[in-house]
Amino acid sequence: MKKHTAVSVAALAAISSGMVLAPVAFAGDTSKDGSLNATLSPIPTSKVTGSGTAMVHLKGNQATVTIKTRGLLANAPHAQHFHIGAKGQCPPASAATKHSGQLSLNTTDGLPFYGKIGASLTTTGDTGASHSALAVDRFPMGASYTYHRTITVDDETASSLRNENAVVVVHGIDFNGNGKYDNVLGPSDLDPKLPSEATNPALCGPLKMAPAGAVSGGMGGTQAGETTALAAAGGLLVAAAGAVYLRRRTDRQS
Ligand SMILES: [Cu+2]
Repeated sequence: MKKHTAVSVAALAAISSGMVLAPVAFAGDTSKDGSLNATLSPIPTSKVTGSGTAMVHLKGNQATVTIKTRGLLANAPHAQHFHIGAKGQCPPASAATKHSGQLSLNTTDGLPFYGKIGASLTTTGDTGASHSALAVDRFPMGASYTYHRTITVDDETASSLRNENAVVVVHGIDFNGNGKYDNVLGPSDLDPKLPSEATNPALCGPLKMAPAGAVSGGMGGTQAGETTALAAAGGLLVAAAGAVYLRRRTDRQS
């Protein structure tokens, strides 16, 4: 009886230390999976009233990305990127400056908060930060869309994701509400051949590591039951067991 108790305590201690160590392992070890979530909210001063979600499952340098949006300008392309290397935040209204006399937030105004482009979340082809940043013919179209793609990100972007410093930014606004991108805010700060409305940030959300019980939230339907079970049972031990389960899953996949 006494021995049994001792074993149980040892098991508890092992699980507890696992709980503490797991996040540290994620941050430093790029071979480990990580799942991140973001809630996409309108950029202040953009006149955007839409919303969205982003989920990223990271394995090494492979990022499986799911983005859902609604309430954007219809029949228009929406450039979207991982932004990295700054504060990992979305810009506040105070970051807006005047463009063609209108207080608004263009992409450059937000750089001190969300940082430079780390990857272009295109629908096909290249996903690089430079060549595909404004590949308007390879970005999702429309007011509401679901984007799903597995892309390879560079080392800097992968570690930015792991360090919770990456931000999803969806671009393209209709500041004057006339149903199209026009020059009401002047030319784009990124490409003067495009209207600023076409490239201004619309939705933004910092990507944060999902808690253990919700790690599979961004994955396919087959895991929904497991996620629900973990969440419903709750508690420290169940969360720890979930973390162990997920790490074993990771090992099996790699
Ligand atoms: Cu961007």
